[in-house]
This record gives sequence, C-alpha cells and structure tokens, in this order.
Amino acid sequence: MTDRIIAAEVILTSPGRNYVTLKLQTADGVTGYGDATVNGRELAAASYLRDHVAPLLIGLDPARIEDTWQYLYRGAYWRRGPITMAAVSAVDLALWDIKGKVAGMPVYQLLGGAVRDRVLAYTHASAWELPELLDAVDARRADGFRAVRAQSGVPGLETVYGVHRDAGGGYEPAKRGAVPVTESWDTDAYLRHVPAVLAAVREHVGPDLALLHDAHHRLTPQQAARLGKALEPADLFWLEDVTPAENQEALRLVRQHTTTPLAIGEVFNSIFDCKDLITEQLIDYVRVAVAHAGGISHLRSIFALADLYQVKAAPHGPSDVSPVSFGASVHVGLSTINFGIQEYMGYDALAHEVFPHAWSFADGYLHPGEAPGLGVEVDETLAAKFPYEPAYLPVARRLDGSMTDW
Ligand code: GCO
Ligand code: MG
Repeated sequence: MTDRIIAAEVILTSPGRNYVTLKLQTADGVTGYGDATVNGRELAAASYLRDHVAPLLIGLDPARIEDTWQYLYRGAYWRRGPITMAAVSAVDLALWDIKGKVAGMPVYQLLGGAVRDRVLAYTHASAWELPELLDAVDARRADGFRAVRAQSGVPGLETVYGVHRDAGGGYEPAKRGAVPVTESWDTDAYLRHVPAVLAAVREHVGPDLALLHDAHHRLTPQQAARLGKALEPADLFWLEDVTPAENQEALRLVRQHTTTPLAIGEVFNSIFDCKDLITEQLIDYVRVAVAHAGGISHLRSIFALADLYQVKAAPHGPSDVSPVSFGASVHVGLSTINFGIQEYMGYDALAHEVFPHAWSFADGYLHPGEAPGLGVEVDETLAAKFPYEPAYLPVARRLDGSMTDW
C-alpha cells in the first residue's frame, strides 16, 4: 500500500520548445511524472491541471490508476476534447510512473512484460528540393533508421507542412510569437508534385527502406483516393492523415480506391474518435499518443480494439510529445502485440538534459530501459532556466485567401 498523494504541481519549461509536465508526490516520497503538452495551447492544459485537476488528486491513493482515470473522465461532465484528455493523460502517466517506482519495475513489466525485444522507429527526412531530400534520407539511414518519412517542397508555394525552405535546419512546426504565422496552401500543386518525389525517393533508396509520407489533413476524400493510388508504385509503409478525420466515413471512399496503407489519429483524444475507422478496417495504423488520448490506460483499450481488426498501433512522436510521454509510449510499444512503429522525430539537446531518460535509440529501434517506472526524470533546476515562451502552430489559407486545414 502506497501513501497518498500529497502534492500535484505543473512544471512549464521551454528547452527548445514548450512542455507541460505534471509532477505528483506521495507522502512516502515517491515522485511520478506525466506530460500534458498540447502544442500552442500549453497554458490551457497547465491551467486545467493546476486549477481543476490538482485539487482532486490530493489525498488519493496513487495505486488506483483505473479508478482515478474513470473519476477524471466520467467526473468531468464536459468530457473529452484535447485539453481535458491531455490532463487525464498526464495524471495517468504519473500514476503508472509511481506504480512502477513502488514496484521497482519498469512500466512495461506492469503491462504484461515485453512481447518483443525492441520497438521499431521511424524518423523524418525533409528538404525543399529533391537532391537535398535524397541526401537527408541517406543521412537518416546512416543514423540507423530503417523507416523514414519523406517530405519535400512544392513548386509555386512558399511554405509546405513538414519542410523548412532553408536547407539543413531541422523542422519544428511551432513558431515563437504571440500569434500564429499564416501560410498559403494549394492542394492541386501538391498533388501534381508529390507522386514524382516519392517515386524518386523509392528509386534512390531501393526496396528495403520503409518510406512514409504525411499529407497532414489537407485532402478531400476524392483527392486522397487519387493520391493513394498514385503512390502505390512507391510502396509506402503508410500515407498519413489524408483527410481531416472528424468524418470517419470519409475514409470509406479512400479505402475503396487504394491499397496504400493508411495511418490516422495523432489529433484523436479518445476511442470514440477512431472506433469506426478501426471496426470498419478503414485504416492500417492508429496514431493516438499517450499524451493526448488518455494516457497508457486508454491507449491500451484503443489498441486492444484495434488488434481485433488487424489495425496496428503507431503512436505519434514528434518533438511536441515530451520525453516523458515518449518514454511511456515506448513502454507501451514493447508490451503491445499489435504495435507497428513508433515515430521518433528526436529532441533538442537541451530537452534531453532537462528530461534525463532511460529510453534509448540504437540501430533503428527504441527501448524503454530498465529503470523503475517510466524511467524519465525532470531536472527542475535546469527546467526553470527555460521559461515558457508563447509559440503557435501556423494556420493556412488557400491561394484565394480562404481558410483551410494546416
Ligand atoms: C507528425 C505530426 C506533427 C504535427 C505536430 C503538431 O506526424 O509528426 O503531423 O508534425 O504537425 O505534432 O503539433
Ligand atoms: Mg502527422
């Protein structure tokens, strides 16, 4: 029996980018960490935790993870949504961290133990022009990756999701400033260009490397169907977020027209967002993240449902999923039978220092490590040196000036 929770604090820090971390402490001195980072809405997530959730946690038995999850989920009359579910996720992760530390075991052992030796990862390669993109893919391969997401510029456009125009620098979508940058977007120009780019990448790398591509929610079902079909010769591991999937039925049309594997789900925050996609087998990979879809506890429900339909788990893992929840995701990957692949965009060197972690990457694969709990700590003194800075994801308008999905 563990002592009760005596403190719940929110740590806001910006080592390279903003992160919202929940810290729970028990009376007997055990600390658990969770992540509630919502890119561009960090203060809302921090306030939800601080003002509406932290007071409910004081005095609770940290061993009761499922009961606490149900209390926070069902107890919020205004349930679901990204902010609420990020807060639920953070509490869930911190409680699993505490349970692992109390048991003296890494969390994956509490989830049933390893069902594989290591967790396959993919990373990003991007460049505006094709020759530089091919170099970037080669460089990621030289880093050991066996799966690479390729994104390029589009002639006629100034900005494209996933790519910085200036060669070299890594891609970070959120920009510092008090208001979002407005980008302009033309789906037709993108559709004319991208099949040739991915065909050239496939020709360059040969058959073995797994190639992925992210359309970032920008197509109509018909455009998505055409793109999936046009990309079939490039033999993609997946084509991601073809449509804004609020309308799950839209994927029926896409599915009827292409055998390119489809991945969706990074913005989903509960099983209800993906239940039809899964049960109708409209996708191949579900991309929910432990930080945004209710933590380890709810991801396990989503992945168990997905397993019935041969849909694989492929959690979101860009730099805005903090090293705390990234580690949690790797514990889930190691212990989930229908796990497919983990996105690993990598972190700024400072983020590795602020969040020292037991998880590691080698030879294309991740491992959560053997430290008790999640195996990720927070250097609070260092974290305090990098205060929150306002930063927003861009917004997008079409060439005629009307708003569209970024
Ligand atoms: C991905 C994503 C990210 C998102 C980002 C938004 O597949 O990794 O699409 O790049 O755009 O997480 O905050
Ligand atoms: Mg994506």
